Amino acid sequence: MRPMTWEDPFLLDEQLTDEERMIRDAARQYCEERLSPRVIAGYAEESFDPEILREMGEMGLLGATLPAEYGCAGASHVAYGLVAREVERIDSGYRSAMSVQSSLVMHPIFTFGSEEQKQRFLPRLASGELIGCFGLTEPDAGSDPGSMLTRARKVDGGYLLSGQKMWITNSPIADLAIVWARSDAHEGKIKGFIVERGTQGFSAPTIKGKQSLRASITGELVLDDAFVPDVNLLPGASGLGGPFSCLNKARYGIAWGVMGAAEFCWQASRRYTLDRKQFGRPLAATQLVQLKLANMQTEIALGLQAALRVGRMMDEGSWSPEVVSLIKRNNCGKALDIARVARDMHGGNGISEEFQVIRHMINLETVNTYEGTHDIHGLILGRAQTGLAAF
Ligand code: TGC
Ligand code: FAD
Repeated sequence: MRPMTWEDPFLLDEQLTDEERMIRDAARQYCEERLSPRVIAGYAEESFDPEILREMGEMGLLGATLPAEYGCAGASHVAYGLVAREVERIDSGYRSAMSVQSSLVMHPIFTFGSEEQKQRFLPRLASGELIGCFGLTEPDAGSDPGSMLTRARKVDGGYLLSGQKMWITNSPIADLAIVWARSDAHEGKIKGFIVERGTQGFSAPTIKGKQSLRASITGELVLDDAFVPDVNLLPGASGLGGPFSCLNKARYGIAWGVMGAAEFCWQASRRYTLDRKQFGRPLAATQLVQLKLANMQTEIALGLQAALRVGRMMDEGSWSPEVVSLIKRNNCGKALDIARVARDMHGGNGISEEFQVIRHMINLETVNTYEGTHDIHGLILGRAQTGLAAF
C-alpha cells in the first residue's frame, strides 16, 4: 500500500513506456512554453497561426503513429493520445488542428493512398509544410454522411467534383483537402479525393463568428466542377467505411484530449477554491466543494484509464469502432460537465478570459458535437447491443 497520488490515482504514469513518457513530456513542455502564451489572444481574435502546425511538425507530433519512412515518429497510439491530452489541456482548437492533420488527412493517405501519393504528401504533411483538411460534413448531411450530395463525375484524365462541405476545420488555410464524394464511375460509391489548393472551381471560405473553438480556423469547401486528376483519387477507399475509418482514429484522440481540458478545469478549481476565502474559510474547506473536486478526480481518472486501455487495444489490434464510440462519448460528456462545474466554482471570475475555464467549457460544446454527437455515439452503442439501428 502507498498514499494516493491525488493527481494520478491509478498511477497512469507508471503504465507508460519510457518512450511514451518522453513524448508526453516533450509535448507538455512545448504546449506550456509555446502554445499557452498565444491562446488567450488567439481565442479572443478568432485567429489560428499556421506556424503552430509547423512547430508541431518539427516536434514530430503530426501523424505520430505513422512510420519513419514517411517522416513520422512511428509512435504508439498511446503516445498519440498523450500528445492530444497535452495539447487540449491548452485548448481544444489546437488539438483539433493536430487531430485533423494526423488522423483525418495523413491517416487516409497512408491507409488508402497509392505509394506515389504517400511519397508526395506524407513527409510534407508530417513536417507541417503542407496543411490538410477533411471534408465529409455538408450543410444537409451532418450526423448522416450517407446522405451527402457531393458528386464526382468521370471525365478524361480525372473527375469533376461538385458540391459543398460545411464546418471544415483548417479548410481556409489548407494546401489540400480530402474530399468525400459519390462517384458515378464507381456505381455511386463514396470515394476520397485529394483536392489541391489552386484547383479551378475550388474555394474554401472562412466561417466567421464562431462562439466556440475560436482559436481554430473553420470554413467551407465549395466545389463547382473542380477538376481532380486521376492520380489524386485515393485508390484504396470505397464506401462510407473509408471516411469512418479515419473518424475512429480522430475520435480516439479526442477521448484523450478532452481529459486534458478537464484536468485543466479540475486543477484550476482546486487551486482557486484553496485560495479563495468566503465565510472566513477557504471554499475548499466546504463539503460541497470537496464533493465536486472528488467527482472531477473520479471521472478524469476513469476516463484516462479507459482511453489508455483503448490505446493499448489499438496497438495490439483488438479494438473495435464501438469501444472508440464509448470513450469518445463518455469522455466528452464528462469533460463538458466538469468544465461547467469548474466555471461555477470560480464564481464571477469563472466568466473571465483570465481564468480560462469558460473557454474550455465553450470549446467542449463543439467537441461533444463534432466527430459524431454524444447521442449518435449512444445510438452506435445501442445498435451494437440490440442489433437494431435506431438512427
Ligand atoms: P453504416 O451502415 O453503419 O456503415 C456504412 C459502412 O461503413 C462501415 N462503418 C465503419 N467502418 C469503420 N469504422 C467505423 N466507425 C464504421 N462505422 C461504419 C460499415 O461497416 C459499412 O461498411 P459497408 O462495407 O458495409 O458499406 O452507416 P450509416 O449511414 O448507418 O451510419 C450511421 C452512423 C451514425 C454510424 C454514422 O453515420 C456516423 O458515425 N455519423 C456521425 C458522423 C460524424 O461523426 N461526422 C464527423 C465528421 S468529421 C469531423 O467532425 C471532424 S472534427 C475534427 C476536429 O476539428 O477535430
Ligand atoms: P445534426 O446531424 O443536424 O444533429 C443535430 C442534433 O440532432 C444533434 O443533437 C444530434 O445528436 C441529433 N440527431 C441527429 N440524428 C439523430 C437521430 N437519428 N436520432 C436522434 N438524434 C439525432 N466535419 C467535417 O467533415 N470535417 C471537419 O473538419 C469538421 N470540423 C468541425 C469543426 C467545428 C467547429 C464544428 C462545429 C463541426 C465540425 N464538423 C466537421 C462537422 C461535425 O462533424 C458535425 O457538426 C456533426 O457531425 C453533427 O452534424 P450536424 O451539425 O449537421 O448536426
